[in-house]
Amino acid sequence: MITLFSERHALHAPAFEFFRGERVPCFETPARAVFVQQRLLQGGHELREPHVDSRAVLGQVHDAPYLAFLENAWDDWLALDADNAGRQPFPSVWPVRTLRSDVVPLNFIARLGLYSMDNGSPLVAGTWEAAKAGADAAASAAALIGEGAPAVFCCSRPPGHHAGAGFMGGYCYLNNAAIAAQALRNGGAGRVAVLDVDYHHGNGTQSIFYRRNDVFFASLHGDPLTEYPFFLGHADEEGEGEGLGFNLNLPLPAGCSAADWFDALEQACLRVAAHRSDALVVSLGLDTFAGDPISKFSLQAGDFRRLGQRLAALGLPTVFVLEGGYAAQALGHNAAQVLEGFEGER
Ligand code: Q9C
Ligand code: ZN
Repeated sequence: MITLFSERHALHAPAFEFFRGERVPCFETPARAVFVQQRLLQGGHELREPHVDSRAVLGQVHDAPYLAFLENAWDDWLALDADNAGRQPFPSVWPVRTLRSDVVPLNFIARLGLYSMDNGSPLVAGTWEAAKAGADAAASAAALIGEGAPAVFCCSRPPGHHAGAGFMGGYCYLNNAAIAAQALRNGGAGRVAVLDVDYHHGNGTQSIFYRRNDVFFASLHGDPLTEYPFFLGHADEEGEGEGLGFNLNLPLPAGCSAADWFDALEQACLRVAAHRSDALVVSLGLDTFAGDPISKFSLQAGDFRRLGQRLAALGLPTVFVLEGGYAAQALGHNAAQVLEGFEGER
């Protein structure tokens, strides 16, 4: 499968995140993309550089003030203190209920809170450039689909599906799946479906398209009652206004079986088919793997092949976007199973 890969992903290599109240090494590492790149090269897949600048579509998916903050964040951080070069900033206060989010503070850490949903998205010097490379891959994938490619895989990181129009979160900065979907719409696809199979609910993607009927969003994920992102992803979220009926959440209990997961996948695929889309975007999180260190589903490599086969049966031009998956050594093999299952079925 045509795979888009940029070495610029490696510019985002934060050292720490917070986990269970402690500062620990990041789970979301450059090695993840390298393992996938190497496995796909071995498998004979064609790797290409992203060739489309996503700037215009970025402005359709994300708010301008958020984009400006993210692009300039590292320079602003350094301007405060030259020693900040060796420090990762984290937010510590957020404008929750009763607090105002309409007045942008001057304080850097306060602005970081305004533009974040959690403390789970570490900022480093290369964050913007790496995230932008992923967005460029998403826009490039849509362009290739427009030229007739049957399927394209974006081997990009950091991931994107937790990032909303105006905020980062959950290791995500720019919403690559939403950018691919919007770019497909711009390229002439009347209707697009986004199917999110990451372990975690794709809250950012859902919220970006929640009031729209041209992009159907479906997600199967760990039940937010117990699993991140906790505050979105319930079954009663069906869309709003014109978007009512164009959002489907299938929360599953942590620890559920692969059989239960495939039952939910079938429901999601039937709804995707009923939407009569012209193209499909798959938020391909592989943290549903049994060996994932932070997630609680139990898929094995063979299940990922079956996933690829089922997606191929939808018969749609498809953009795959890499999201989560933190068993880095297994990530290349698991990603390859999806893509090769997909291609074997066509
Ligand atoms: N600092 C994706 O799979 N983990 N994101 C809790 C908080 C959050 C996962 C740690 C998990 C986010 C794209
Ligand atoms: Zn995830």
